[in-house]
Amino acid sequence: MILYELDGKEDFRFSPHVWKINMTLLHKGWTSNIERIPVKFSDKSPIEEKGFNTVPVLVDKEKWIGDSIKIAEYLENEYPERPSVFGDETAKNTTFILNKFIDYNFITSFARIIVGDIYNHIHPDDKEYFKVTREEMMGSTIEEISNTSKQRIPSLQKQLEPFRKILKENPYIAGSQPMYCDYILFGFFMWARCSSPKTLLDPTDPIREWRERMLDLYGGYARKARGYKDT
Ligand SMILES: N[C@@H](CCC(=O)N[C@@H](CS)C(=O)NCC(=O)O)C(=O)O
Repeated sequence: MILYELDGKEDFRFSPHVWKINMTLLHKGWTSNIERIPVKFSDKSPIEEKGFNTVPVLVDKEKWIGDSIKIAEYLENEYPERPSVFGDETAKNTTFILNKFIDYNFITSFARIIVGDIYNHIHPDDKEYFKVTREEMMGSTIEEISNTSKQRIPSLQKQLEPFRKILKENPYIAGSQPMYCDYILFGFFMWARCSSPKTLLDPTDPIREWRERMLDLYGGYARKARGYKDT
């Protein structure tokens, strides 16, 4: 199995969507035999030749699959004997909705807090590409956004309230066990942890306690990744 992932500088692997797949692979019991090929923002030719424009991309049994949740769906269908990451069909459909909801709502609110930090952790070859594309996406310069980024943390915390309510009642978003819906939101926290020294959550926040549990999963795989300890 081959996983094309984002190449940050000095082993900072911050792509939120790749993190969703890292956790999915571990959930399904793959701890080895995965060849990881780093792709640069500025040179995506290894995946572009196959018609993809973003990572993660998975290659398995000569099949190429892009888009994180579609990769998870492929693994679910191709390896039904391994632990399910979605649950039954209804739970899977709900997870697809949640994936759209979380991506749509949280990419911008996390990005507006950490984009300057990501810029500092991006591969040097990618800086120009990142600056041009992200400034166009966000409608202002990275510097301007960074100037107000800390002030945006309370509004992110407020936006997370529905998850906080769920996590007051259950150890995981999915209930008693982590599932793909946990990996979606966790991917965003790994995006921050692997690029930003900013503290996003208060010490007593139930989301923080959940994040600690997530960091401990699978032998502390995510905790061991290069990043900032108190994001
Ligand atoms: N919907 C896609 C989004 C993937 C995505 O946006 N990946 C980013 C890295 S986190 C990327 O490859 N961006 C390439 C670019 O901006 O040129 C998924 O879930 O896999």
